[in-house]
Amino acid sequence: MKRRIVADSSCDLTLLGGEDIAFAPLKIFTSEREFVDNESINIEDMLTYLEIYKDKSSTACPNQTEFTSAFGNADEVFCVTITSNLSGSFNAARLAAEEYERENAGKRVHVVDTLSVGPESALIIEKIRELTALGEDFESTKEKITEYNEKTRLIFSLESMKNLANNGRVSHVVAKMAGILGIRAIGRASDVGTLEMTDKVRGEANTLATIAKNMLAEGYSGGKVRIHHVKNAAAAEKLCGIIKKTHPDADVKTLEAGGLCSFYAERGGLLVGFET
Ligand code: X90
Repeated sequence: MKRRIVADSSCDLTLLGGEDIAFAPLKIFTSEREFVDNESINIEDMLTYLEIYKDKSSTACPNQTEFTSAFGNADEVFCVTITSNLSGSFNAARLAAEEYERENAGKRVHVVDTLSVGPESALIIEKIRELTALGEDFESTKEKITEYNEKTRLIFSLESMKNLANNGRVSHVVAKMAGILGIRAIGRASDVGTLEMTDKVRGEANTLATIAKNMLAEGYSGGKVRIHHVKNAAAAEKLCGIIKKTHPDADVKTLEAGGLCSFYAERGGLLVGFET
């Protein structure tokens, strides 16, 4: 019984990869260039280019065929996508899953709508790996992943929300919160997988303290934390230190965000996925 994890690139794990996982890339494009969010993407090049380009830029989710080829020939697939409320990725994956099951009798695909992105998706993928290592069967893995998804959360801080607003993922009014006079917008993934803004803060120290405080308010009590950053390793490490002060034994890891999250969270952005 061959099991495979398939994920769209919004989980930020394409560079880490692994034998058990295949990715369907999202794409970032302007009228001049296209960036495929796979292991070869150069994030610094993309961010610098977009800062100079300034004109319209956009993204596209993987299509059904891209998911189908990522399924390979696996007997069981767990497919993890970005929130269905902000992207067509989940829908494309579901269509691919239906077709795959129809054309391959006995094979199974479960598509997980993370209602989130980045580090929260990464936690869900880690959980699938753990359950697989424990020998859990398809149905039991599916059930446990559904439960786990309800216990994980995402908090983020953004120095700019320009690309989110320009692509209709938040209103321009909300987007104005971030960027002006060094104000950073802090928010969370809502229960329905949309952006919910919670705080406006000034300066890095306040940003990190607010994220840590909001994590506790959401029910963080020492579980796993995954911090993904857009070219901001220093802030990610500091946040790691703050969390370890109250929870010294916590499993906290940092990682550079991939192309899709870097495009939307923009330079300096932090995405924090954690268990409650
Ligand atoms: O289908 C597509 O073209 C992709 C669209 C993705 C839109 C949103 C990506 C957000 C990335 C920004 C902060 C965290 C937001 C969390 C909301 C659930 C990261």
